[in-house]
Amino acid sequence: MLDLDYEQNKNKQVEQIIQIIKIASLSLPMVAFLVYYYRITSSMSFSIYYSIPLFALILIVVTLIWVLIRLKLKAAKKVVDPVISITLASVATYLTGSYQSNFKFLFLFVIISSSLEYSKKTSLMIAGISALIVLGIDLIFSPQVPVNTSFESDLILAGIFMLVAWMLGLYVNLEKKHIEELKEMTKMDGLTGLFNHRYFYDIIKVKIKECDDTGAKLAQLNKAQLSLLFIDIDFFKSYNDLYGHQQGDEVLQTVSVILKESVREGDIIARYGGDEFAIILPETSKKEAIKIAEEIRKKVQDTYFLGQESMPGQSLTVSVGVSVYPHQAKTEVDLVKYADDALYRAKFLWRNKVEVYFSLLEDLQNDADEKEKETLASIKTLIAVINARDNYTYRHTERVVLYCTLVADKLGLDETTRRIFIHAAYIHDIGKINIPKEVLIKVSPLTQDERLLLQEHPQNAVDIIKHVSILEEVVPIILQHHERYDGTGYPNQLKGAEIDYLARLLAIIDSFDAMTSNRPYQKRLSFSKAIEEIKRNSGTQFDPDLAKDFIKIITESFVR
Ligand code: GH3
Ligand code: MG
Repeated sequence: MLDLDYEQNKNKQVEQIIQIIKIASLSLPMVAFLVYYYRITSSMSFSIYYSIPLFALILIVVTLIWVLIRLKLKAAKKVVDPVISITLASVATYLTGSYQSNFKFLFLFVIISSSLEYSKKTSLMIAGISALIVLGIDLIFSPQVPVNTSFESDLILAGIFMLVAWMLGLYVNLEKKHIEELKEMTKMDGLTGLFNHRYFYDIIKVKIKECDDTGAKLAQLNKAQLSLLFIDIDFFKSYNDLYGHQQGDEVLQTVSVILKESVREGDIIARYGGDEFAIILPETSKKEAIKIAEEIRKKVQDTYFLGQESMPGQSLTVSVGVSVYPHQAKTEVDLVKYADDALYRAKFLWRNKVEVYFSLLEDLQNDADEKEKETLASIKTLIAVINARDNYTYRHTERVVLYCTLVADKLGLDETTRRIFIHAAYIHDIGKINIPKEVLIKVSPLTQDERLLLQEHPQNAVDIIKHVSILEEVVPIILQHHERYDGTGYPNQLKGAEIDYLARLLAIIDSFDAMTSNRPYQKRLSFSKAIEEIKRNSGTQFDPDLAKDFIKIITESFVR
């Protein structure tokens, strides 16, 4: 891979070489001018004591003039350098004997430096002008018109000028092309020919900037948004285990081809990681992005992959997460995070699925009045605090929301009940904010006082949300999610049907996730062990009918 530091270093060195040649092309004419000076003042003998300071003085003056001109004509730098050097070389040649001068070689410095600096075409042009000047001096100033001996030898010199410009120009062009190719290679993923992770992060910044600029200029909604797809192959580890890495690589290549065929011009596909791809869709709304994502999902599902019969569902599939800028995500970091979040949800619930990022609280805010919006904002802050303080509770909440969504869909809950249930899932643990972290993560058994403190969290949560009227129906679920079916739970020792239906359901889901995730004081159980545990406690801790429904849904939905 091309190292950028190496490239910068190299550019610096080439720049130094060019500067040295330029200084030579400035200083060497000074020698010519000195020769001329001594020739016209031939009474003085050539003295090294005079010459060196004089030479240095003239060099300093000329360099200063050169720097000043360059500064003044910054934009025309490309023209200034060769013009000055050619002028100096021409004047030096003229003064030191014109057609008989021994200083015609001075043009070579201009040709070499411009060949290194500019394109082959420009350096050939400069060589051509130099050749014309040298031959022109011969023709104009020689008494032996039309041809003289200098002209003959200068024809060879002109040839050398052209040859040097051509050869160096060719070499520099080749070198530039090579660097471009290397640069191109550093952007690419070797296996799939898609852009790589590093380039993805470079280009997403550029695309977001373009999106902002478009927004500022046109204020045209559709053009001023950008969507991002995150695509991950389902159960790819198992595929690799079954058929080996090489065949796995072929799958990655086939999926890449499908992605290339599914996008429009201007869309950017990158291999984000092992079996994960990212597609940047400029000027694309959420609706359009979902359409493209669905097409990709379907195409992969319909493509035959060798050995797919042994995969879950007898086919090889992908899951897709979608996020949109700027309506949801406000920064590129959020855009990536949200797409990843959506992908996590697609994976968690079903796989072979497209999921769009959404935020429950933002969803709630649409229905809230000003005062409630404030409370919702505080709840959002609380959740952020929980996340920072205790990642387990936060991740647990996220998973409980996902299980609740799955169960709500499978049980066919009506839209309103489903919404209430999911909101309850989302805020069921915010009361834990009042409980010291030491208690939450304590490895040894809790003391009586600590247990009582922990048992306050449903009431704490209710205290936080009780003033938000849109969360009114969520209150009983949160308050009762630690009640037990046999009446031995907390805080009110409710029994059986006295406990809200959704609270009974949430209790099962909450416990199931607690059992199946690692916590400081307990190692996770496998899904089948956790299902056994729920069975064992159904009728005592859990509602037996709901436990049965839940076990059926989990068994059908998750292949672990
Ligand atoms: P999930 O449905 O949750 O995505 O399950 P998964 O098995 O696909 O899990 P995950 O995406 O975490 O695993 C990625 C796997 O991709 C791990 C590794 O075996 C495989 N992988 C990563 N890079 C390469 C690669 O370059 N070639 C091959 N053949 N396999 C790769
Ligand atoms: Mg995967």
